[in-house]
Amino acid sequence: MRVTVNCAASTGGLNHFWQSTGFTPAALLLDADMRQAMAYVGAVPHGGIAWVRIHYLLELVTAKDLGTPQPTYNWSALDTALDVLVLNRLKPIFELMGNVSGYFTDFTNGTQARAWVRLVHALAEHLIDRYGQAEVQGWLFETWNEPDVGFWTQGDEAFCAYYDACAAGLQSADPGLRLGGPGTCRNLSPTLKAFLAHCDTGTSAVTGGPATRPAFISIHEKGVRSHQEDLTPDSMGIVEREARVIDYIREHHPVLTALPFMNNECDPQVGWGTIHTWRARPYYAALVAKIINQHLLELIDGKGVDYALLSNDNGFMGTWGHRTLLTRFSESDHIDHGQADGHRDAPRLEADPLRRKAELIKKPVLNAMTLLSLLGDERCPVVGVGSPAESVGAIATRRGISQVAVLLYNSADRINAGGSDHVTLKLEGLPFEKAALCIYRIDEADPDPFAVWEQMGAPNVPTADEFARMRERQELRATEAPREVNIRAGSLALDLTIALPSLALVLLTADSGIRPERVAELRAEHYEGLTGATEVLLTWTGVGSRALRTYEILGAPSIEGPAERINTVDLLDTAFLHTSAGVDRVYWVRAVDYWNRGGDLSDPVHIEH
Ligand code: 8U8
Repeated sequence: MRVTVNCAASTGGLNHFWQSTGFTPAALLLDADMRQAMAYVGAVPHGGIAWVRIHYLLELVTAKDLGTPQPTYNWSALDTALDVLVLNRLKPIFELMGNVSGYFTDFTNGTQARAWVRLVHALAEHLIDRYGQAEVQGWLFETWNEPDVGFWTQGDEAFCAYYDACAAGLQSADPGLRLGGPGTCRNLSPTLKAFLAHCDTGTSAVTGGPATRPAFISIHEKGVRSHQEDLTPDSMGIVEREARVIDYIREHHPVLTALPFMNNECDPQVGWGTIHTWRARPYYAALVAKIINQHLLELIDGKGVDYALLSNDNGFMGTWGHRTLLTRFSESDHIDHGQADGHRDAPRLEADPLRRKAELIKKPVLNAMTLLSLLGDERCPVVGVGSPAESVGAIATRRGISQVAVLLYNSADRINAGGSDHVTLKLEGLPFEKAALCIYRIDEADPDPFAVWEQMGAPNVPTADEFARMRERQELRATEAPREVNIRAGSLALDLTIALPSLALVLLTADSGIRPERVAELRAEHYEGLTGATEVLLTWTGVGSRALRTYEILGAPSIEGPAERINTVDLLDTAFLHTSAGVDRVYWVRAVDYWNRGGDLSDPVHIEH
């Protein structure tokens, strides 16, 4: 197969619309394991995951006298939860969801609707107070999750009144806050249609004026229904059903046509909590990339949709086969299914200190997000692939005149399909004569952490050494170390074998001659693992350099040194877990580029025991 990219031409900007994850319930953010997970999620470079969509945030709020003009609110648990996101540079897609102190039973009741307006207004003021106006204006607010299934029991009229109350509360606090919805999950459901009609021509149940226009339209479409078995996902079915909704809006509600559109639960299979082991493997990583490209080709190119966001709802806590970005090992094998009522069904962390102890291991699907973050901001035309239903596909991009990044995937809607394709990738119109070539891959050829775990006999409680062996394999891998290539007449051909399933990212970077910036804001946090060893999670602010080979984590017994590199494997993310015998230690981090130039060392962080 021949794939040709014209790097001299641009087909337009590439918005990285896939930078999102989600989970439920919000109360998990109070737990040590989810806090660590959010540190890893926020560590995907270049805001590769920037958004976290969370159900039941308002279950973290309690209130008194809600039905009166002078209610009092307790925001403290919500603050603790949101601090975790903000600390890790993540932004909430803040579903205004949760029955505060059990008060709200009927939004068609004027007293209750007014109480919700007051609550949302007070919430917005509180958030602006705590995080600043610019920050909160950068967030997204959304309606109650999936009001067309069991999450919402009051019916469509009450849902529209609830929306009016949400809009009135946010707008009166700050007209710059963005509210969208309806987050429905049944294709063209009566609830979706009622919501669209209401936003188009309806009257606000709260103000009596025209209903507020939403800032975006959100729906959920997934590849196949929930089942204990590995059903075959229909990836093209996702974009086809989204297109049906878009066509419906264009036909029936032209004034809503230009609104940003999102599928903020765009998963291959419904049912995050059922075990499908493919979620631990490159199969899932490759499928995520294919589904993103299908959206690019069908909805952005094909229909000109302002496609704002695609979220994989994979931020949960769970094991290999759950829909998660990380595998969690914990002493309690408890899985939180608190989706129906917003509560964890596990006891509170404070009452169950065992739950503090966990080990998290990255899955290939998390590395797919790191890999996608390396794409450019402009698309280049590709010849040779292009049909979105095909297994092999490409997203070809560039960044200014100094970098070209081409993502190739091989992904079939079939869990057990294998094989490989030979691709001759021809890059033409390259704007430089010399470049560093680097190829990243996610495939089955090298063992991923799940394969390592299986080889070790699938231990339920791995030892310190076994965790170390899994972590050796958890980072995104450059299968070819960066090397200089000469480019003749602007053209370069590469012969690549693209296994099914797999992802490959070909990066060509011209040398700017500038070494990477200094790493800033190095922080260290202790976590209780399962092995008795001391675990310190280091996080820092990533450098902007697009020629990053690795971060180097340096450690020394004292500030005087001697400092030595601690991470044995190259690392692109801005988080590193150091497991040690618990001696005092000083850490520094620096960035190293493809030409082995190191940036200045960060400020040190000192850990005392
Ligand atoms: C009944 C039903 C149909 C459907 O198409 O999607 C659903 C999604 C349905 C019921 C619940 C449901 O929950 C969403 O999807 C979950 C999942 O596990 O796939 C979770 O990812 C979401 O948090 C939840 O909103």
